[in-house]
Amino acid sequence: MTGNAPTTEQVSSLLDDRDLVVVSNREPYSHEYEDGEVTVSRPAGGLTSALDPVMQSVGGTWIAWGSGDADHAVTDEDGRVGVPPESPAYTLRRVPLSDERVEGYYYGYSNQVLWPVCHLDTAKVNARDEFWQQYREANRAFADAVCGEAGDDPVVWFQDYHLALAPRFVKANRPDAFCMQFWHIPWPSRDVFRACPQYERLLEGLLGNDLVGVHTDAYCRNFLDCAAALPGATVDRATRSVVYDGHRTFVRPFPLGVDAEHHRDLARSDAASRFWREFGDRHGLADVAVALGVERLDYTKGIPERLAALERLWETRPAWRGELTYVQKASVSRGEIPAYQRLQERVRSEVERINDRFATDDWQPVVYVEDHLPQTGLAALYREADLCLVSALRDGMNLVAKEFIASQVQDPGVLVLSELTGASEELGEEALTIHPRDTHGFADAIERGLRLPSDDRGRRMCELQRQVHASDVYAWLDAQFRTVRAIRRGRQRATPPRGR
Ligand code: GDG
Repeated sequence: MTGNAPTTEQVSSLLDDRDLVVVSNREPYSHEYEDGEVTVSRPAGGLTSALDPVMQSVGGTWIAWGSGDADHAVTDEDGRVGVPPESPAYTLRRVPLSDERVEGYYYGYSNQVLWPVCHLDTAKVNARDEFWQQYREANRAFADAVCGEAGDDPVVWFQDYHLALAPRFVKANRPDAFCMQFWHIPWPSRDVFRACPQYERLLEGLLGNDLVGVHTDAYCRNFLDCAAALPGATVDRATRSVVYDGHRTFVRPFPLGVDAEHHRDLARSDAASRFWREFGDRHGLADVAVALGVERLDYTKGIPERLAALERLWETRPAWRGELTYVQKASVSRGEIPAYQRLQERVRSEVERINDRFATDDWQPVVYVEDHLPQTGLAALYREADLCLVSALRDGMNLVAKEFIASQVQDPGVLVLSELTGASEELGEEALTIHPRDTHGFADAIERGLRLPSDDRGRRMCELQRQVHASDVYAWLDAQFRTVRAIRRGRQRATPPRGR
């Protein structure tokens, strides 16, 4: 946690000392068996690592799916374990889900219905009835855990699209709970959202919340448009709120940021320099320009489109052969789903084909890495990259763009950014903006980025860094907790004192 992180007093005061209960699909700590011994793995994602210190300081409860194979061996009979393991500061309550439930709720409904719908790829929707049944049951299990754990007047904070139904289940049992949810992926327009057969049930679930947060203004407008078409719902665009079933839900944009100071420190670390010396030597990167892409192997991230633009560049501008190397850090993700398996095969074979086409004895055009890198390794790649290529076909935000910016502690590099990312709303002015499917324009932007004079690069990066530091993950937390307080205070003022 860095200097920008809110203190315990600040968080507690914004929450009026109410208990904080975070609910997410993924857990912040997982226990696994390794050679018969139980080991703990640590938060990996940006969000868990930002929320974990907040939870440690306010001592709340975090409810999540217990996915580690030793998870349930270390909990008490109610599925609770104190974390962090070495000095417990808050409670992690693990929700057990059977393999069948995970199959239907996570790999099925969450990632083969909601994920493609929200990323506007309706052709990939696989809406099997049993996926929906399992999604509902899993949401019920999370909601039951919340009702079992939460003290009086809690603030219950749901994360993401896996949990769209749980807020209404909780509210029905615990009307005293302030329920809020952050939706990390895009919210599509009404026409697209309707591709999901249960779109009305999903909206009803989400409207059990008091506050729904999304990354951008555009997603906020889309959500209100969808709610306006829900029978029985009334939308008030002036206050950006929806009244449904006698209950008002506020909808607000809260653009998520990264822990910018932490990323800057990682990029300055000796461990990052050691990583780079070894990595750069192994792949012959000392005397070439380096372009970088970092993502999960997901069809929304536009990896084949990016490879096509790079191929076009090396094909039509041969001067860049031997001069520019592209490093693709790709993590295998959701490998049980056929669309993901196909993408993995396609990316691997495209990399191989492009390398066969252009490689020389002393130069390989694409360096492809599927290993999970330590944070300092990733920081080294960000720091040394001359270009970061973000070409998502749709992306709720895209934290890689922000991590790259925060890690630029040496000669400033250039961000090439898809206009179809949430991040483009904040960073689009000083990045080189591309459309990921415009191969020719994308190739031009790569070359332009490589040729940008250093004063222009410096000015752009300075402005981008100002933005990323000002809107970091702690500003995101602060804005949400302040909104919670404002809504609660507004309601208290509107409620006549008892007895009158
Ligand atoms: C969803 C939304 C939204 C990747 N490889 C390694 C590694 N990573 C880390 C990156 C970054 C994270 O994974 C990826 O975050 P993104 O934001 O780019 O994308 P999603 O995973 O799709 O996240 C997205 C986000 O939620 C937050 O709301 O921005 O739109 O789709 O933090 O650093 N980290 C390490 N080693 C790796 O090899 N240590």
